[in-house]
Amino acid sequence: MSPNPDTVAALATPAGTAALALIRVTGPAAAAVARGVLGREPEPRRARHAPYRDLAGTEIDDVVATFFAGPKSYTGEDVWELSCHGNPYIAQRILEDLVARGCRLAEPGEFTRRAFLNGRMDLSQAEAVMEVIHARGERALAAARHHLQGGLGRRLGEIVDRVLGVLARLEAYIDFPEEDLPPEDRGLVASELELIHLMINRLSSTSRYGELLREGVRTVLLGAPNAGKSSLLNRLLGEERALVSPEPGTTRDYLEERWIVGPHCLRLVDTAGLNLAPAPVERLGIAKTVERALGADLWILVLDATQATPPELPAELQAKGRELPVIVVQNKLDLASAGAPPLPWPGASVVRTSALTGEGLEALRAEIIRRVDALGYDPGELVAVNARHAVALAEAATGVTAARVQWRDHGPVELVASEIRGVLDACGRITGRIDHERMLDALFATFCIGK
Ligand SMILES: Nc1nc2c(ncn2[C@@H]2O[C@H](COP(=O)(O)OP(=O)(O)OP(=O)(O)O)[C@@H](O)[C@H]2O)c(=O)[nH]1
Ligand SMILES: [Mg+2]
Repeated sequence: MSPNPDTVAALATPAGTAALALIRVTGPAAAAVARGVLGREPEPRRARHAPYRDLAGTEIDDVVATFFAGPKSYTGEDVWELSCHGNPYIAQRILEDLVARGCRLAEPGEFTRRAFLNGRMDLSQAEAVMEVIHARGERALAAARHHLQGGLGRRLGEIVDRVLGVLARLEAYIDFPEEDLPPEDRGLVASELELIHLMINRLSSTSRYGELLREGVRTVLLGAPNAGKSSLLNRLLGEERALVSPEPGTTRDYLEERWIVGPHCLRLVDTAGLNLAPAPVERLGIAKTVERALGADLWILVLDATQATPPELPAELQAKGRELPVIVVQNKLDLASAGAPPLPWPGASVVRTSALTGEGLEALRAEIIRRVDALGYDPGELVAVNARHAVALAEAATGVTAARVQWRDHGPVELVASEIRGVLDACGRITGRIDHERMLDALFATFCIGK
């Protein structure tokens, strides 16, 4: 943080009409501003109900205000929070008055940025604030909360501690003639590097699951025209979201809705039916269906159980269907005679439903949860890294590989040590901290090895 940061103010709740609105002030002048408005010294961590009087002495609203003295506040600075009635005009008047009292309007993310710069949280925790705000579904929220509590930082800390241990050893070896290195020490460094490699890989392998948590699981309803895709979508969402009609080709363009099912958040996509001999206008819709299906995480292939032969998929989808989890739904169970058509999909799970009566819908829901779980959920792993973390971890892994090769080939110790420093830098970028203090401690503790 710069030595004299300014004092900023912002509306922390959405602009618009609501029961309450929350306005926050942070910075060195927060206490003075609070004193000016309330006419008395603000008492830390005690909510005060008081009229808000602007500089001209006009009462704008009744507010409940709480003062948090730095550094034990969200930003690490003095913070003043006030809730007023959730009227955009009132909020605007208060903000204007705060500006008149010397505050600046905060930039997006500025409160959390200050919290990071003042050491209240590391970078992965600052990112987690947004994750918590956007988490949809139990799993996404659990991971986001774990990140907010520093879960990723702790996992990285374990890796960084080991890397520092290796570095400390290497620093001690630098002055050693190569041939004097005891073989057990060579082996120890090699096995430590291997372990570090495993730890990094384990962490970066969570990135796919992280993407599913953050983006939602892209689930596409596919099938021939009239199979009942839109009817199923409506049933699953519990609302008449998509048009349904006995005409084949009702759905022309795809339609996407967020859907929370069990602990998961899905992006459920209804598509235009795959007609292999389409009319020109249908062709456009089918091209979009194919595009959505190629980008999906899960397919729900809807078949009309009254049809003797299931439809064929367009050629461009056939290979993708073998890679992805597929749930085959045999719909119109209420009309189908006992024998269902043979399935084109050997590895797929099969659920029989009637979108008309609702039969089989619970089983379909359960199967969706089970298949999404299988996409990467690991009950023992609460960390799920994001794309930025994954890039840094890939760089760290490359550095460890280079160090391992150098060490195996009896390369110069300085070179191995320099690769290892690169690994530390890459890890440090994730939390935004490279802890030199800890590095010095580790180095000092082992400085005397062999001397
Ligand atoms: N009896 C019965 N009729 C159903 C069932 N599911 C859908 N239908 C009917 O089948 C027709 C087509 O349903 P839609 O949901 O529009 O089918 P779709 O797959 O979205 O069709 P397109 O959008 O044209 O590709 C409608 O008349 C539905 O009422 C079912 O389980 N049983
Ligand atoms: Mg439809």
